[in-house]
Amino acid sequence: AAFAYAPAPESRAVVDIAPSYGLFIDGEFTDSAAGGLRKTVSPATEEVLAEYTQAEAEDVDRAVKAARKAFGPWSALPGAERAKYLFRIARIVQERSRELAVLETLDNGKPIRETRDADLPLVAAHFFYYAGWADKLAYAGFGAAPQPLGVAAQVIPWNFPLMMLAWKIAPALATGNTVVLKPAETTPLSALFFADICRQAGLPRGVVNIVTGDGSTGASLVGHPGVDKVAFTGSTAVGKEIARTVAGTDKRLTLELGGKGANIVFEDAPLDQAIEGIVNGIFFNQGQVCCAGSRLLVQESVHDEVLDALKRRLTTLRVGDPLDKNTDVGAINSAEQLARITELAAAGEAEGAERWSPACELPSDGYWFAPTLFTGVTQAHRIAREEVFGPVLSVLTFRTQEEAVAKANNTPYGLSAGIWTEKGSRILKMANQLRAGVVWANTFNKFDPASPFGGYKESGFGREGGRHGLEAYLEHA
Ligand code: TXE
Repeated sequence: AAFAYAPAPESRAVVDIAPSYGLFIDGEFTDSAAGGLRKTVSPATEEVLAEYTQAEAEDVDRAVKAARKAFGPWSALPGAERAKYLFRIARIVQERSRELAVLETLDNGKPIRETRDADLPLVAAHFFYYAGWADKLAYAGFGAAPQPLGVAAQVIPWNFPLMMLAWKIAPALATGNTVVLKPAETTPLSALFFADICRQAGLPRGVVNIVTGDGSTGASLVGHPGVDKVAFTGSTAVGKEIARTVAGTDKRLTLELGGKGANIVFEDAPLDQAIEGIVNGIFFNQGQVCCAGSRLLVQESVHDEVLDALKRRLTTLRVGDPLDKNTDVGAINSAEQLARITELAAAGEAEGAERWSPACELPSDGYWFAPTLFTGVTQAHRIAREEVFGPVLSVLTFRTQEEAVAKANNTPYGLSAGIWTEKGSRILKMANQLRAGVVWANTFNKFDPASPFGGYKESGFGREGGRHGLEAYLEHA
């Protein structure tokens, strides 16, 4: 149905994007020794936003050496002094959050409503949270005088560029480590802006270094002998490759990889709330979320009712210009990701599941995929087993609680799950049976810097967030 619509576009003029960016090494933007320039485009329009530098092994070496040199003085600072820098960074992120939200939306394609109301507040909260830990590490369960590891190599993906940066950099700095971070090739801009924030905060040179480039830059970084700790968020395939690189060295490793989260709806669930949770679970960030609720497990008795309500709700989703404050679903991050989603959705149809999308007009330029539901999905279907990483929901059914648990756990992944029910005892029991690092009850995709986040099985190991997140950056008795 048509309804009145007044576009409310955020202005892209609030952010000043340079035509080209160097590498941030030892407190300065520098050119690469040999590497060329790459382009980053807006996924919503395919317009080139800026050029940035492809860091080669020589540049990575320079960055690791800068981080090594900074490590001694940085780790020797009293925790309260390190905290001051982190608090300063957190406040600058807040002050510049409008700029950063617009920048992230331009480079990533996600709706401004999400960058403004979810990503940026969480980024600031993460820095505030770990700033608070920096002077409280002694006798906090890590020994009397826990020591940092040294230089952390951090490789992050494109789906939450700035949030992943915060998850990686804040705990590393709070514990006295120094950092070389590589953002993803399609979303380098917010990390380069963050480099500027480090300068603005007066962070000592070399404590944070940002090297941009493709997977080969990431491989040089994690393989560099001067690195003590590797933290990676990305695909399971690359995570396994990194684990092989790190095996046999004394580097410490944490991996946060893919997922195939089950969102489980019982007949006694608060259904209106569950519908919102299902929509948020799979269409937030166009489903490009490692903990997305990409498998809806719905109790057979309420299947039709839930599907009717869900379809009605999906017809109200607004897909389009990510800078429009009314937009619910933005662009897919890259042509490659769009191709992966398209291929898996085609496999869903070919394997016999029923495909449905609300009527929506997709822009002609850019990378777009309509919100999509598949019903009649079985556990054998590829769309039930493989991570789509797109706005595609596979609907399966169950009869009993035991069957729901068995189906939810029937995946090589184990990152997230959601339970919708009025029964508290059921929630407690199932939370212990579900093989997933995060279990949400009557909510989904809820984040807090104090809560640990991480995977079971092929979703990786190690935890980010909370007190647990400090462990990955400390040597402790
Ligand atoms: O990930 P990659 P891609 C999943 C999702 C998606 C698929 C592929 O299913 O469809 O992965 O995405 C760097 N050594 N997730 O190809 O390649 C790379 O430059 C070191 C889930 O974009 O893993 C980027 O910075 N680094 C996931 C980062 O790794 C390497 C988020 C992630 O890219 C490297 C992203 C190498 N050999 C994708 N090769 C999640 N857990 O949220 C690449 N990189």
